[in-house]
Amino acid sequence: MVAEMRTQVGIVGAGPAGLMLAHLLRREAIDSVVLERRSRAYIEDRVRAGVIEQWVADLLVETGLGERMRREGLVHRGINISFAGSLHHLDFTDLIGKHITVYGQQEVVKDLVAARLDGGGELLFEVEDVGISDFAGAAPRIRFRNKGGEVVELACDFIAGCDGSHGVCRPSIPQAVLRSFEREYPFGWLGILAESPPPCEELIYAYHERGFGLYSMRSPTLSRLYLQCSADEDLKNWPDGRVWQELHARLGGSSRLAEGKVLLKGVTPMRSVVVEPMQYGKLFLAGDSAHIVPPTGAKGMNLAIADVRVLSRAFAEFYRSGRTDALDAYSQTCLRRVWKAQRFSWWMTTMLHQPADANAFDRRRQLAELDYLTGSQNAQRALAENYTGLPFD
Ligand code: FAS
Ligand code: PHB
Repeated sequence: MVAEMRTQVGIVGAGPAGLMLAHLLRREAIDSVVLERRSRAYIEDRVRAGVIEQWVADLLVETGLGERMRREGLVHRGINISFAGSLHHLDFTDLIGKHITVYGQQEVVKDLVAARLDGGGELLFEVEDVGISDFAGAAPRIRFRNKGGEVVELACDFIAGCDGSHGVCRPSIPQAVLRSFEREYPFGWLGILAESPPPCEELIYAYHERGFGLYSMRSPTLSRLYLQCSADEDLKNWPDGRVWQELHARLGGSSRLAEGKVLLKGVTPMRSVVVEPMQYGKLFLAGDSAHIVPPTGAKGMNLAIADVRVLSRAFAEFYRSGRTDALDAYSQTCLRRVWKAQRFSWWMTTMLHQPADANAFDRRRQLAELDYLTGSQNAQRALAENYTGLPFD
């Protein structure tokens, strides 16, 4: 026996892309169902991105989700870059009148989940065996097993594949249709979350001959710290003491880094991936299901939300007027921003990291890049407008 459901937009995945899409659609009175394979507790505890571009913070406020972010989020004027023993502050607010907000991705997810459930929207956790079909035709369907073990067929007008880099939606598109563009980086990030005050009020991106270090935070007493490591790093080689020692060393000079209890430790691989096109028939890919960026530019979550800002407006145009112009142009519209974010993330990553095969020339070139950046307001404005979020075309 297969149970039947019906909605306008079926959304696979309850990460920032899927949840924000559902939220924006509801504001347009467009019905959707969100299907998530993990539990609510799992997705709300998952520590990932930390930096929100200004337009995303504005969008959260404009759509009624900004109250806790305004209370708990940290508004930062800019970032610091440390190299050759000196610390250089880039003040985005002075440079271009914009800022960023440090507010963990899991906090955004919690706010979106609460809004979805309080608003009575369908959000099904712990679903299994999700499969999508007929999205090349006029009647797309999503088949899944719900938490109670019942097989369900969800009939929809459109499917949004917001199921991240290991989801089922992108692989459901015929291979001959998709083209994938990839770059693996020969290093990864070892990240910790620690009960310790951050060494500086704003983020520090540290270039050092021992490797890159990033000193971020989640609150004035909770630090989020990262070290460049090998792509296949074994955490067993990194007891807490060694992590702290390396973090001090890469901060250089008089490191003001306070140590504390390590709550989380993990390794994130670094890669750039874009699949084109981001749509096929009635299936639309958004967020990590379509693209992955190295976290150096703090673009991942912001790009996912940019995709669904475009997609929600395209769905609204269709249901309002029947026009499909925006839907037909979805992939082309998103990819312009995606590739600019890829370029910026690649630039930040290659400027600040030490690949194993770097030679003396490479290191001098990187130091010249950093010297130029910290000495030129024009170069800093270019970084600032990418980091705080490019304007929409
Ligand atoms: P997500 O991966 O967040 O969400 C996809 C959702 O779909 C998940 O909840 C998953 O459980 C669900 N799903 C998958 N398959 C499914 C199926 N078959 N059925 C139902 N549900 C399914 N970005 C930054 O900007 N800064 C960072 O520091 C940073 N650190 C990161 C660390 C890690 C370990 C990872 C993996 C990513 C990191 N990112 C970072 C990038 C990250 O923030 C993503 O860009 C962001 O989560 C993208 O959001 P979504 O596209 O919604 O995908
Ligand atoms: C984080 O706080 O997790 C963070 C900040 C900036 C980045 C990446 C991660 O570029």
